[in-house]
Amino acid sequence: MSQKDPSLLLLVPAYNEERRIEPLLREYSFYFKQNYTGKFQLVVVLNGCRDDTIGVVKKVQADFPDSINVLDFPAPIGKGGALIEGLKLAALGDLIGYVDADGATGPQAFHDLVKKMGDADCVIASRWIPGAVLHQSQTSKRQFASRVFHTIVQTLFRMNIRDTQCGAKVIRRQAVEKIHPSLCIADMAFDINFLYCLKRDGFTVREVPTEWTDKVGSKVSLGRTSLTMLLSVIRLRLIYSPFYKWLRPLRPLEGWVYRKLRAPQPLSREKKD
Ligand SMILES: Nc1nc2c(ncn2[C@@H]2O[C@H](COP(=O)(O)OP(=O)(O)O)[C@@H](O)[C@H]2O)c(=O)[nH]1
Ligand SMILES: [Mg+2]
Repeated sequence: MSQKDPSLLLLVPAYNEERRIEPLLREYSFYFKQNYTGKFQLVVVLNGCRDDTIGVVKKVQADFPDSINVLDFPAPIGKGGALIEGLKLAALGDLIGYVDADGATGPQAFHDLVKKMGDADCVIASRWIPGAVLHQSQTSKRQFASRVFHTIVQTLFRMNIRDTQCGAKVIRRQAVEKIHPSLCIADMAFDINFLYCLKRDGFTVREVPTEWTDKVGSKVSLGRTSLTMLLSVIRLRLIYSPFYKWLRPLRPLEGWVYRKLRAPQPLSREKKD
C-alpha cells in the first residue's frame, strides 16, 4: 500500500475578500479532496472585515464541512498578525502552508510546491526565477515597487531569495514551532520576518518557480503599505542587531509612527529572541 501524503494545514489570511475568496475555497477544497491522500484542512483567518467575507466562507464551509474552518479576530491585526495567530494551529498538520485569498496561486501550483519540498524545511513560490509562468503580471508601478523593496531586503538581510513576497509558502511543523516566538511583524512585511527567522535558525528554504496570475482588488495601497513595510524591515533589522537594546527609549516613537500609518500590530505581545 502506498504511503499517505503528509497532513496539510493551509492558512488563508483574508481581509474584505467577499468578492475574491469563494472560488479559491471551492477550488482548493475540491482539488485536494481529489488529488491529495493525506488530511487537508483549510483555515481562513479574518480580522475586522467590513464586508461579508465571513458569510461567504460559512456558505462554502457548509459544502465542505470537513476541510474548511474559520478564525475571526475583531482587532486590526493585519495579514502578518492573522498568520501569527493561524500558525498557532501548527499541531494540526505535518506541513503548514499559506496562500492569498485572491486565487493568484491555484491549487495545482500550490500542490506543486508541496511535491517539490524534498528535504527542505520550507518551500516558497517564486515569480522571479526561470521556469515561472505569469499568466497576468502585476502593474508596472507595482513591479517597480516590488523590485525596490527586494533590493532593500537583500541589502539588509542577505537572504539571496529572489521573491520573498509571493503569497504561497509551505513549511514543516517543527520549523514553525521553532520560529513562532520570533514572529512579530503584523503587516505585509511578515514574510521577511518569517523567512529571516527560518534562515537564522538554520532551516533550508527552497525557492520553486510557480504559476501565478495577478488579480484585481489588491489590498495593497502603494503609498501607505510600502512605507509601513519599509519601516517594518528596518525595525526587523534593528531587532536582530546588537544595538536594539540601546534603542529602548525610542520604542514610544516606534509605536507612534505605526499608529500614524494606521499599521497593524499583532495580537500577541511583541516577542523577540
Ligand atoms: N487577515 C488579514 N488578511 C489580510 C489583511 N490585509 C491583507 N490580507 C490578506 O493578505 C493576502 C494578500 O493580499 P493581496 O491584496 O492579495 O496582496 P497582493 O497579492 O500583494 O496584491 C490576501 O489574502 C488578503 O486578504 C489584513 O489586514 N488582515
Ligand atoms: Mg494577492
